[in-house]
Amino acid sequence: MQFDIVTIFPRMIEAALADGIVARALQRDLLRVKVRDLREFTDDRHRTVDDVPYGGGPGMVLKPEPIFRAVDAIAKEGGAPQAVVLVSPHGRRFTQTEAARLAGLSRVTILCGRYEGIDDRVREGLATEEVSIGDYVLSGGELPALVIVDTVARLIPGVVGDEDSVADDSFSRGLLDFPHFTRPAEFRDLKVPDVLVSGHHGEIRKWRKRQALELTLDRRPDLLVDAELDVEEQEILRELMEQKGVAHGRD
Ligand code: 9D3
Repeated sequence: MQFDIVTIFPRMIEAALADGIVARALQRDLLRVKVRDLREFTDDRHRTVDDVPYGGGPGMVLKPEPIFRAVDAIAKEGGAPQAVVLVSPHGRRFTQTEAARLAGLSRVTILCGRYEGIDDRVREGLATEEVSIGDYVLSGGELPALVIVDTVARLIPGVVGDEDSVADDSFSRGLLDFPHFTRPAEFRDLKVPDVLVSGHHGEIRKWRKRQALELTLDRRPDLLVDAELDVEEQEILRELMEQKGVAHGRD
């Protein structure tokens, strides 16, 4: 899979890709990320990427021509990208489900906006989809682009060392994770739960399920609507809801 990222801050992207799991995936060629400096696609002496808004108002708007030229260059190199994602506060929310969809593609282009906005013809005539990472105001699309690359990269076979940890991941199964501990068994009066120290693997598995379900019920009950629960988990959840006096369907 290859990502092409069009940005006016290429170093911001490159710095974030220099370390960690994604960096290792890039080194092992499990994933490619080509960062394209939007200024390379300008044709004036000052390498102008923005201009004043038609109709007036504050701030500057990213010009369409360099962005269209950048995507033309990407298409010329490797064929038309399967998705041209415009990251924007107006987009559909990026979720694990969206990440899984993008992970099934082999060439994805991401366009990062900056300033007050981006000429709307980019959305209308170039982007195939528009994605937001959440309801908060960022200064630009670079961090959202990195969020997308990181999330999608983890779904590519071999990128995460332990495939079981990807399958187990919170959100892929639709539950929050159980609590983790390592040695020492006691630290400043804080103890590791006895069951984990006991070595009873059956008991440990059940405790973890219970903890994950309880945490999800307390903090993110919305996730339980779509969670994929096995029979044992369904039984534990019923117990927990009973204990907590949560109303449910079969009362
Ligand atoms: C002053 C401009 N804003 C009015 C509130 C509009 C605006 C334009 C561009 C606000 C933020 C940005 C930059 N943000 C993104 O490009 C962005 C973003 C975000 O801010 N939050 C969540 N997801 C995303 S994806 C791209």
